[in-house]
Amino acid sequence: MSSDCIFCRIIAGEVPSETVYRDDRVTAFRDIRPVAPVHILIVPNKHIASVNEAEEADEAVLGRLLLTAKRLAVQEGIAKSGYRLIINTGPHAGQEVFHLHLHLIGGQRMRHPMG
Ligand code: DGP
Repeated sequence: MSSDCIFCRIIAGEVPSETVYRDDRVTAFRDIRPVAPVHILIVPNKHIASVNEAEEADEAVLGRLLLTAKRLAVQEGIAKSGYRLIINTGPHAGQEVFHLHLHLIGGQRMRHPMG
């Protein structure tokens, strides 16, 4: 836990959030600035600043992020209509919060291409 990390504080229950899922490795909560009807952030419970800081030992938690996205897509009713998964990493991607997070976005048709 990093006390100056907003997502660590959400995981610890110190900052309120609309949490939709939690297990021993990951927590998922609704994004405070949703860009679509469904916009959920899935984060490792352990502080990992970004994909750049992920290590071999984090393989299980990285896998859990994707499987949680799949589970939540079903729960939110967007598995069949489709959804987008995004992990912003570093300045060019506009990463704003330096605690690794997977955006699960859906509930509307999205524009292509990305970037
Ligand atoms: P990114 O650009 O990938 O680092 O996206 C960070 C996202 O985090 C952004 O969509 C807004 C969201 N966010 C920032 N602060 C909070 C917060 O305090 N609570 C929640 N629920 N979401 C937050």
